[in-house]
Amino acid sequence: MNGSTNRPAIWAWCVVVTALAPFTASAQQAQPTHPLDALTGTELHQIKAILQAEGKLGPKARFHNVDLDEPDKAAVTAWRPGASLPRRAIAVVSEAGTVHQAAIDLSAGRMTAWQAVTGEPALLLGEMIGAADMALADSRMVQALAKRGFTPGQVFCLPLTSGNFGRKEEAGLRLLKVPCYAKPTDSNVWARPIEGLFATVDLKTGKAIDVTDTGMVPVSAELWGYDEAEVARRGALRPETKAANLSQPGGDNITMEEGRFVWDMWRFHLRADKRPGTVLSMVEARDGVRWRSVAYQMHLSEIFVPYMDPDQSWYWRAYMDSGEYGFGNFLSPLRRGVDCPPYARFLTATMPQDDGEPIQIPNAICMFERSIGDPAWRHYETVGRSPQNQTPTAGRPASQLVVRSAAAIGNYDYLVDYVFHQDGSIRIAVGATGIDATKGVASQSMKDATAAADTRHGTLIAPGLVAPFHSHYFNFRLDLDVDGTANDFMRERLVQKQLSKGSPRRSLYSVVHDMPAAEKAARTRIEPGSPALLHFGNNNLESVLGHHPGYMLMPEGSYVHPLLAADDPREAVRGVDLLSSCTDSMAPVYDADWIENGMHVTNLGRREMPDASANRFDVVVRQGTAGLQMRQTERFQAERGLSPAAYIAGTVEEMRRIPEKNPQPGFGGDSSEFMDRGNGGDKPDFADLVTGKCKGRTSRDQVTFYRNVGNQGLQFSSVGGWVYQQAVKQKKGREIPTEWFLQDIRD
Ligand SMILES: [Cu+2]
Repeated sequence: MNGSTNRPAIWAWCVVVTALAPFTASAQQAQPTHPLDALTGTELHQIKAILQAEGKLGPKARFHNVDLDEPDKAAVTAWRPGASLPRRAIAVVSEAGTVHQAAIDLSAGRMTAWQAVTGEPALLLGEMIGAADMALADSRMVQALAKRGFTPGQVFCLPLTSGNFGRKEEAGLRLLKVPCYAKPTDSNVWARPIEGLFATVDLKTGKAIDVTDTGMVPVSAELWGYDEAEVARRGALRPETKAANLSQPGGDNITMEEGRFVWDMWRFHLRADKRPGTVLSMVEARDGVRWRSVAYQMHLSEIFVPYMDPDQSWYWRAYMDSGEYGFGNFLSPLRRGVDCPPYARFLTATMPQDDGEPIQIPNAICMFERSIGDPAWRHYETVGRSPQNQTPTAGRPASQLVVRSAAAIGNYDYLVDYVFHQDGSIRIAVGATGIDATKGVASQSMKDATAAADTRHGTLIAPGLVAPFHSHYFNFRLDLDVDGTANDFMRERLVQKQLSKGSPRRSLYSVVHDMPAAEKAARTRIEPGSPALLHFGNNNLESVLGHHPGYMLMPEGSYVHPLLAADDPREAVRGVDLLSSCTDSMAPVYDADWIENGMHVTNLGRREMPDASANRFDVVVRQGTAGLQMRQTERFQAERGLSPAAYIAGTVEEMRRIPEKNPQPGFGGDSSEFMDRGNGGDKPDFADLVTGKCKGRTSRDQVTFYRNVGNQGLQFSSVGGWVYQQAVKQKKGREIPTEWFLQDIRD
């Protein structure tokens, strides 16, 4: 890579590449010892040589990826050291706009397939560098930069993948969008975006097909260098604290066995691939003297990073950091004592480059044990303790094995940890650090007139710089094989359960098991409000207790919702501002003394309200006057339903099953004040309230009551809401756009 002065420097990618060691003969790895070992440098050489000998590689052939073509699971699990399985690889190669997938049998030394494939392969480093050049070679871009006071030599351009929004005019193109930054004079390349300007380049034609200029935005002046000397120039550094170190003076407890790492109760195979980064395979747990399988493979499958800014320069930023850029491709060397404890073991990763030749990333993975000062388990017995009889205190310190890697993809640094615990659990932790992606804005502070508009889709993090809202979705592929491959999947839901009337306890949760019949039905939305444990197990095997072995996927932070609150009427009412009963219940659904000062109360009908609640109301306004007056015949069961006159249909036989009219009517009793069926009594109504004929609340402590006269319809929205939730849960029906029900002006 060159750094000539008039050529735009590709700073970010330079940093990555220069830190790596080119693959040399002296650095060649030993022969693979396990069938799942990563392709070695020698093998990558061999793959290229085989394709060359087959005449498949022209002068411009580029390797988007070269992956180990793993032998079948059954063959791998049956493999024992000494036996050999064929080594095979899959290479994705492009040349002159066509993409081929080559299958290579390394053991036989030949190519076994060469197939044209469709779709877009992963980005090449050369394509990113080329795209920046294409953007700056476009006269429209040069002019737009000149308008802003920059020459091409004074900027650094960053080619970005541009998402796929199904636009017809983009079909079949291989697009990158290229915004630029003022070239930094210090370490931070992301601090001075030249906002409102980007080129769209098509890698297939090698040209900028468009330059978008939405107007000038001032370029922030501050450099925001991130190295320590640069930070110190902006302000005094905090004093260093006394060291708190992790150490392991006796050496670690990690050993190798049959090509796998062994630690405590765990063993697993480890390699790094260009797309997913670290790949763990054949993860097994020791149970006594027996190794039991837990997972055949675990790795990152994608990181999706959509930005939430509709601006022309931002809406398309929706990166696939693994599939487009390559998590393994951008693994960065880990630093001893900073990224990993000083005593960690470090592993080198070998990746294929654009030309198919290997490159080594030293210290790409680190592995270490740690005890962070927490107990694994402890108990101190309080019962039976006396000065004469000290009951035992027991416990052991917790120790963990961490497998860590970090990929620096542009401004982001992602860390992925697989943490093995001694209790048989594995925790996958992801970390996101690095430098914020920033958008240039005019606002220097939140007090500026432009600030409200500038920060509608992000946060002002420095004068003239907004960090737009965005998310990072990390997807993992977990091929769990719990005690073999014959596994099934079950959800264990915690379901709220109301207890019968006589029980002093109102509600609790019970566990409901459901086994989805097909993969589609097994898709599970993780929701704090309706927790589920995702259980993978082997129903063919039994423990001494008659349980089936299994592993549970436990999404962290999911079990935070108070499970019973909404189900317990007392809890539901406590502290609310608005108490609205809408139950159609024939008996009171809450107690009068639950009504607190300041509450606003409304109802569906009288009977769901306790009689004594009438005494709690300071202000009563009724909804209006029931218009429908009916003669009280047999079939108009007055006061039986909630309407002033409820018509009940049915045969004589069916009518007999309906409860008799309550001799003691509900809310308001038979007092003349509330005997307003039909005529509304003497309470003011809503029209009186809005025309000022009566007063509403005059102090915060007053309890106000809006009395439904039978047609408020709360029960419909209440039941409707429940039906909707059930439909969503059971995936029935289909979503109708809300806009269909909205209109600006009544017809
Ligand atoms: Cu982020």
